[in-house]
Amino acid sequence: MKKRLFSGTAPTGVLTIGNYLGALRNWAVRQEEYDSLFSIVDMHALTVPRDGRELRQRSRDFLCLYLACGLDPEKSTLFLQSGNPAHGELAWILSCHTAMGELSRMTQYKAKAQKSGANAGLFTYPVLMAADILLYGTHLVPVGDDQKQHLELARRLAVRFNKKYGELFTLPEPLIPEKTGRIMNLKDPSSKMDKSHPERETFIALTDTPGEITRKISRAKTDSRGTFDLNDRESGIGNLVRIYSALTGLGEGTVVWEYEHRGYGPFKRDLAEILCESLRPIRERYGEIRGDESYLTELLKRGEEKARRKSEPVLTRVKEAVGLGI
Ligand code: LTN
Repeated sequence: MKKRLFSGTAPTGVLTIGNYLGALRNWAVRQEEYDSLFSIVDMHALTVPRDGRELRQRSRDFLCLYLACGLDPEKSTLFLQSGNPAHGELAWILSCHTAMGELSRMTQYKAKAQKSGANAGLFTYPVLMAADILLYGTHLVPVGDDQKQHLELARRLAVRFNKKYGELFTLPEPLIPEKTGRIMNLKDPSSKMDKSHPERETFIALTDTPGEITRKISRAKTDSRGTFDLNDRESGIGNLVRIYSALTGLGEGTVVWEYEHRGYGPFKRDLAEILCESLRPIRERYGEIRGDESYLTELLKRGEEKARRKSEPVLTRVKEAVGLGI
Protein backbone atom coordinates (compact mmCIF):
# COMPACT_ATOMS: atom_id res chain seq x y z
CA MET A 1 0.00 0.00 0.00
CA LYS A 2 1.30 3.43 -0.99
CA LYS A 3 1.51 6.08 1.69
CA ARG A 4 -0.98 8.94 1.56
CA LEU A 5 0.03 12.48 0.79
CA PHE A 6 -2.25 15.51 1.04
CA SER A 7 -1.72 19.15 0.16
CA GLY A 8 -3.71 22.08 -1.09
CA THR A 9 -3.87 25.76 -1.85
CA ALA A 10 -6.69 28.24 -1.32
CA PRO A 11 -7.93 29.65 -4.65
CA THR A 12 -7.20 33.29 -3.85
CA GLY A 13 -5.05 35.60 -5.94
CA VAL A 14 -3.01 33.92 -8.67
CA LEU A 15 -0.54 31.04 -8.50
CA THR A 16 3.04 32.31 -8.66
CA ILE A 17 6.55 31.11 -9.33
CA GLY A 18 6.77 30.79 -5.54
CA ASN A 19 3.91 28.28 -5.52
CA TYR A 20 5.52 26.46 -8.44
CA LEU A 21 9.01 26.13 -6.99
CA GLY A 22 7.87 25.64 -3.40
CA ALA A 23 4.94 23.33 -4.01
CA LEU A 24 3.47 22.39 -7.41
CA ARG A 25 6.70 21.26 -9.04
CA ASN A 26 7.47 18.99 -6.09
CA TRP A 27 3.90 17.68 -5.91
CA ALA A 28 4.21 16.48 -9.49
CA VAL A 29 7.25 14.43 -8.48
CA ARG A 30 5.67 13.08 -5.30
CA GLN A 31 2.54 11.86 -7.06
CA GLU A 32 4.65 9.10 -8.65
CA GLU A 33 5.48 7.66 -5.26
CA TYR A 34 2.48 8.41 -3.03
CA ASP A 35 -1.26 8.04 -3.12
CA SER A 36 -1.69 11.79 -3.40
CA LEU A 37 -4.61 14.15 -2.94
CA PHE A 38 -4.21 17.72 -4.12
CA SER A 39 -7.10 19.90 -3.17
CA ILE A 40 -8.22 23.38 -4.11
CA VAL A 41 -9.31 24.39 -0.64
CA ASP A 42 -12.10 26.74 -1.60
CA MET A 43 -13.74 26.69 1.84
CA HIS A 44 -10.56 28.20 3.24
CA ALA A 45 -10.93 31.05 0.74
CA LEU A 46 -14.17 32.14 2.44
CA THR A 47 -12.37 33.47 5.52
CA VAL A 48 -12.17 36.74 3.60
CA PRO A 49 -15.38 38.05 1.98
CA ARG A 50 -15.42 37.29 -1.76
CA ASP A 51 -17.59 37.38 -4.82
CA GLY A 52 -18.96 33.86 -5.36
CA ARG A 53 -18.76 33.90 -9.14
CA GLU A 54 -15.18 34.99 -9.03
CA LEU A 55 -14.24 32.32 -6.47
CA ARG A 56 -15.71 29.59 -8.67
CA GLN A 57 -13.74 30.87 -11.67
CA ARG A 58 -10.55 30.99 -9.64
CA SER A 59 -11.00 27.44 -8.45
CA ARG A 60 -11.03 26.42 -12.11
CA ASP A 61 -8.03 28.61 -12.91
CA PHE A 62 -6.17 26.79 -10.14
CA LEU A 63 -7.26 23.37 -11.35
CA CYS A 64 -5.92 24.17 -14.82
CA LEU A 65 -2.62 25.33 -13.38
CA TYR A 66 -2.38 22.16 -11.28
CA LEU A 67 -2.77 20.21 -14.52
CA ALA A 68 -0.42 22.46 -16.49
CA CYS A 69 2.27 21.94 -13.83
CA GLY A 70 2.05 18.21 -14.32
CA LEU A 71 -0.44 16.97 -11.73
CA ASP A 72 -2.11 13.98 -13.33
CA PRO A 73 -5.75 13.17 -12.56
CA GLU A 74 -5.05 9.51 -13.34
CA LYS A 75 -2.35 9.31 -10.68
CA SER A 76 -3.61 11.79 -8.07
CA THR A 77 -6.93 12.91 -6.67
CA LEU A 78 -7.54 16.51 -7.77
CA PHE A 79 -10.63 18.03 -6.22
CA LEU A 80 -12.40 20.96 -4.63
CA GLN A 81 -12.52 20.84 -0.85
CA SER A 82 -16.19 21.86 -0.96
CA GLY A 83 -16.85 18.84 -3.20
CA ASN A 84 -16.40 16.53 -0.23
CA PRO A 85 -18.73 17.46 2.65
CA ALA A 86 -16.68 15.28 5.00
CA HIS A 87 -14.20 18.15 5.44
CA GLY A 88 -16.79 20.34 7.09
CA GLU A 89 -18.20 17.48 9.16
CA LEU A 90 -14.85 16.44 10.58
CA ALA A 91 -13.84 20.06 11.15
CA TRP A 92 -16.86 20.54 13.42
CA ILE A 93 -16.04 17.46 15.46
CA LEU A 94 -12.38 18.47 15.76
CA SER A 95 -13.31 22.02 16.74
CA CYS A 96 -15.15 20.59 19.73
CA HIS A 97 -11.87 19.03 20.81
CA THR A 98 -9.78 22.18 20.33
CA ALA A 99 -9.12 24.72 23.06
CA MET A 100 -9.67 28.42 22.30
CA GLY A 101 -6.11 29.09 23.48
CA GLU A 102 -4.62 26.72 20.92
CA LEU A 103 -6.18 28.79 18.15
CA SER A 104 -5.57 32.25 19.57
CA ARG A 105 -1.85 31.44 19.78
CA MET A 106 -1.57 30.88 16.02
CA THR A 107 0.78 33.48 14.56
CA GLN A 108 -0.95 33.55 11.18
CA TYR A 109 -4.29 34.23 12.85
CA LYS A 110 -2.83 37.02 14.97
CA ALA A 111 -1.28 38.66 11.89
CA LYS A 112 -4.37 38.32 9.69
CA ALA A 113 -6.87 39.28 12.37
CA GLN A 114 -5.04 42.56 12.85
CA LYS A 115 -5.11 43.36 9.15
CA SER A 116 -8.58 42.46 8.03
CA GLY A 117 -10.81 42.25 11.09
CA ALA A 118 -11.42 38.67 12.08
CA ASN A 119 -14.43 36.42 11.63
CA ALA A 120 -14.86 33.08 13.38
CA GLY A 121 -13.82 31.22 10.22
CA LEU A 122 -10.41 32.86 10.25
CA PHE A 123 -10.07 31.77 13.87
CA THR A 124 -11.01 28.14 13.23
CA TYR A 125 -9.15 27.92 9.89
CA PRO A 126 -6.44 25.61 11.37
CA VAL A 127 -9.11 23.15 12.52
CA LEU A 128 -10.49 22.88 8.99
CA MET A 129 -6.94 22.34 7.76
CA ALA A 130 -6.45 19.59 10.36
CA ALA A 131 -9.65 17.99 9.08
CA ASP A 132 -8.37 18.14 5.47
CA ILE A 133 -5.32 16.19 6.54
CA LEU A 134 -6.65 13.72 9.11
CA LEU A 135 -9.69 12.78 7.04
CA TYR A 136 -7.59 10.80 4.58
CA GLY A 137 -5.23 9.00 6.96
CA THR A 138 -2.50 11.23 5.54
CA HIS A 139 1.13 10.30 6.24
CA LEU A 140 2.82 13.24 4.54
CA VAL A 141 1.90 16.88 4.13
CA PRO A 142 4.06 19.07 1.89
CA VAL A 143 3.72 22.62 3.21
CA GLY A 144 5.74 25.81 3.45
CA ASP A 145 7.33 26.51 6.79
CA ASP A 146 4.69 29.17 7.52
CA GLN A 147 2.23 26.25 7.88
CA LYS A 148 4.29 24.28 10.41
CA GLN A 149 2.31 25.59 13.36
CA HIS A 150 -0.96 24.56 11.71
CA LEU A 151 0.38 21.10 11.01
CA GLU A 152 1.47 20.85 14.63
CA LEU A 153 -2.16 21.38 15.65
CA ALA A 154 -3.27 18.58 13.32
CA ARG A 155 -0.73 16.29 14.98
CA ARG A 156 -1.84 17.30 18.47
CA LEU A 157 -5.47 16.69 17.61
CA ALA A 158 -4.63 13.27 16.15
CA VAL A 159 -2.82 12.24 19.34
CA ARG A 160 -5.57 13.64 21.57
CA PHE A 161 -8.28 11.85 19.62
CA ASN A 162 -6.42 8.57 19.49
CA LYS A 163 -5.85 8.64 23.25
CA LYS A 164 -9.51 9.22 23.90
CA TYR A 165 -11.13 7.00 21.26
CA GLY A 166 -8.50 4.52 20.08
CA GLU A 167 -6.35 4.55 16.96
CA LEU A 168 -8.50 6.53 14.52
CA PHE A 169 -6.05 8.93 12.96
CA THR A 170 -2.68 8.56 11.27
CA LEU A 171 -0.06 10.94 12.65
CA PRO A 172 0.85 13.22 9.71
CA GLU A 173 4.44 14.35 9.07
CA PRO A 174 5.31 17.68 7.46
CA LEU A 175 7.38 17.68 4.30
CA ILE A 176 9.05 21.09 4.24
CA PRO A 177 10.99 21.89 1.05
CA GLU A 178 14.54 23.17 1.51
CA LYS A 179 15.41 26.76 0.75
CA THR A 180 13.77 27.01 -2.68
CA GLY A 181 10.57 26.60 -0.69
CA ARG A 182 10.81 30.22 0.26
CA ILE A 183 10.63 32.54 -2.72
CA MET A 184 10.37 36.15 -1.61
CA ASN A 185 8.44 39.23 -2.70
CA LEU A 186 10.26 40.94 -5.61
CA LYS A 187 9.81 44.42 -4.17
CA ASP A 188 10.21 43.56 -0.49
CA PRO A 189 12.55 40.58 -0.12
CA SER A 190 11.96 40.41 3.62
CA SER A 191 8.46 38.98 3.10
CA LYS A 192 7.37 35.84 1.31
CA MET A 193 6.04 36.09 -2.26
CA ASP A 194 2.27 36.29 -1.75
CA LYS A 195 -0.15 35.12 -4.47
CA SER A 196 -2.83 37.44 -3.06
CA HIS A 197 -0.68 40.56 -2.91
CA PRO A 198 -2.58 43.57 -4.32
CA GLU A 199 0.50 44.73 -6.29
CA ARG A 200 1.29 42.46 -9.22
CA GLU A 201 4.85 43.78 -9.42
CA THR A 202 5.70 41.84 -6.26
CA PHE A 203 5.28 38.40 -7.83
CA ILE A 204 5.65 36.46 -11.09
CA ALA A 205 2.35 34.75 -11.90
CA LEU A 206 2.49 31.42 -13.72
CA THR A 207 0.38 32.96 -16.46
CA ASP A 208 2.42 36.16 -16.85
CA THR A 209 3.43 36.97 -20.43
CA PRO A 210 7.12 37.22 -21.41
CA GLY A 211 6.71 41.01 -21.48
CA GLU A 212 5.36 41.10 -17.93
CA ILE A 213 8.05 38.72 -16.68
CA THR A 214 10.85 40.77 -18.22
CA ARG A 215 9.49 44.02 -16.82
CA LYS A 216 8.99 42.62 -13.32
CA ILE A 217 12.47 41.10 -13.16
CA SER A 218 14.11 44.25 -14.44
CA ARG A 219 12.34 46.22 -11.68
CA ALA A 220 12.90 43.66 -8.92
CA LYS A 221 14.74 45.01 -5.90
CA THR A 222 18.47 44.44 -5.71
CA ASP A 223 21.30 45.85 -3.65
CA SER A 224 22.47 49.37 -4.57
CA ARG A 225 26.10 48.25 -4.10
CA GLY A 226 25.72 45.81 -6.96
CA THR A 227 27.14 42.85 -5.07
CA PHE A 228 26.05 39.21 -5.17
CA ASP A 229 25.95 38.74 -1.40
CA LEU A 230 23.47 35.91 -0.92
CA ASN A 231 23.37 36.26 2.83
CA ASP A 232 22.21 39.87 2.79
CA ARG A 233 18.54 39.32 3.52
CA GLU A 234 17.54 42.88 2.71
CA SER A 235 18.85 42.87 -0.85
CA GLY A 236 16.72 40.86 -3.24
CA ILE A 237 19.68 39.30 -5.04
CA GLY A 238 19.76 36.10 -3.00
CA ASN A 239 16.12 35.52 -3.89
CA LEU A 240 16.73 36.08 -7.62
CA VAL A 241 19.75 33.78 -7.57
CA ARG A 242 17.65 31.12 -5.83
CA ILE A 243 15.00 31.36 -8.54
CA TYR A 244 17.69 31.12 -11.23
CA SER A 245 19.28 28.16 -9.50
CA ALA A 246 15.99 26.35 -8.91
CA LEU A 247 14.98 26.67 -12.57
CA THR A 248 18.32 25.68 -14.10
CA GLY A 249 19.57 23.17 -11.56
CA LEU A 250 22.86 25.10 -11.31
CA GLY A 251 24.25 25.61 -7.82
CA GLU A 252 23.90 29.10 -6.35
CA GLY A 253 27.67 29.45 -6.15
CA THR A 254 27.96 28.68 -9.84
CA VAL A 255 25.38 31.32 -10.69
CA VAL A 256 27.18 33.94 -8.63
CA TRP A 257 30.52 33.00 -10.18
CA GLU A 258 28.99 33.38 -13.64
CA TYR A 259 27.59 36.87 -13.04
CA GLU A 260 29.42 38.68 -10.27
CA HIS A 261 31.82 40.28 -12.73
CA ARG A 262 29.17 41.03 -15.32
CA GLY A 263 26.69 42.70 -12.99
CA TYR A 264 22.94 42.81 -12.44
CA GLY A 265 22.01 43.83 -16.01
CA PRO A 266 23.10 40.63 -17.77
CA PHE A 267 21.99 38.54 -14.78
CA LYS A 268 18.47 39.93 -14.84
CA ARG A 269 18.20 39.63 -18.62
CA ASP A 270 19.19 35.96 -18.50
CA LEU A 271 16.97 35.25 -15.50
CA ALA A 272 13.98 36.80 -17.30
CA GLU A 273 14.65 34.64 -20.33
CA ILE A 274 14.95 31.48 -18.23
CA LEU A 275 11.69 32.32 -16.49
CA CYS A 276 9.92 32.96 -19.81
CA GLU A 277 11.12 29.65 -21.21
CA SER A 278 10.28 27.69 -18.06
CA LEU A 279 6.79 29.12 -17.80
CA ARG A 280 5.98 29.00 -21.51
CA PRO A 281 4.79 25.36 -21.54
CA ILE A 282 2.70 25.97 -18.40
CA ARG A 283 1.09 29.09 -19.84
CA GLU A 284 0.41 27.34 -23.14
CA ARG A 285 -1.09 24.24 -21.56
CA TYR A 286 -3.22 26.46 -19.34
CA GLY A 287 -4.48 28.29 -22.43
CA GLU A 288 -5.40 25.02 -24.12
CA ILE A 289 -7.55 23.64 -21.31
CA ARG A 290 -8.97 26.65 -19.47
CA GLY A 291 -11.74 27.19 -22.05
CA ASP A 292 -12.99 23.62 -21.92
CA GLU A 293 -15.52 24.00 -19.11
CA SER A 294 -17.22 20.65 -19.62
CA TYR A 295 -13.90 18.79 -19.45
CA LEU A 296 -13.07 20.63 -16.21
CA THR A 297 -16.50 19.89 -14.74
CA GLU A 298 -16.02 16.23 -15.55
CA LEU A 299 -12.58 16.17 -13.92
CA LEU A 300 -13.87 17.87 -10.79
CA LYS A 301 -16.76 15.42 -10.52
CA ARG A 302 -14.41 12.47 -10.81
CA GLY A 303 -12.03 14.03 -8.31
CA GLU A 304 -14.71 14.59 -5.73
CA GLU A 305 -16.01 11.05 -6.06
CA LYS A 306 -12.51 9.71 -5.46
CA ALA A 307 -12.02 12.02 -2.49
CA ARG A 308 -15.33 11.01 -0.92
CA ARG A 309 -14.48 7.37 -1.29
CA LYS A 310 -11.07 7.83 0.30
CA SER A 311 -12.41 9.77 3.29
CA GLU A 312 -15.32 7.46 4.01
CA PRO A 313 -13.56 4.98 6.33
CA VAL A 314 -12.14 7.62 8.68
CA LEU A 315 -15.29 9.73 8.85
CA THR A 316 -17.45 6.69 9.56
CA ARG A 317 -15.22 5.55 12.40
CA VAL A 318 -14.94 9.02 13.91
CA LYS A 319 -18.70 9.53 13.92
CA GLU A 320 -19.18 6.16 15.47
CA ALA A 321 -16.55 6.89 18.13
CA VAL A 322 -18.05 10.23 19.17
CA GLY A 323 -21.63 8.94 19.06
CA LEU A 324 -23.03 10.61 15.96
CA GLY A 325 -25.47 8.88 13.60
CA ILE A 326 -27.91 6.03 13.97
N1 LTN B 1 -3.33 26.65 4.97
C1 LTN B 1 -2.62 26.23 3.79
C2 LTN B 1 -3.55 25.64 2.74
C3 LTN B 1 -4.14 24.36 3.24
C4 LTN B 1 -3.45 23.12 3.34
C5 LTN B 1 -4.42 22.21 3.87
C6 LTN B 1 -2.15 22.70 3.08
C7 LTN B 1 -5.40 24.17 3.65
N2 LTN B 1 -5.60 22.87 4.03
C8 LTN B 1 -4.07 20.90 4.13
C9 LTN B 1 -1.81 21.39 3.35
C10 LTN B 1 -2.78 20.49 3.87
C11 LTN B 1 -1.90 27.43 3.23
O1 LTN B 1 -2.29 28.53 3.47
N3 LTN B 1 -0.83 27.20 2.48
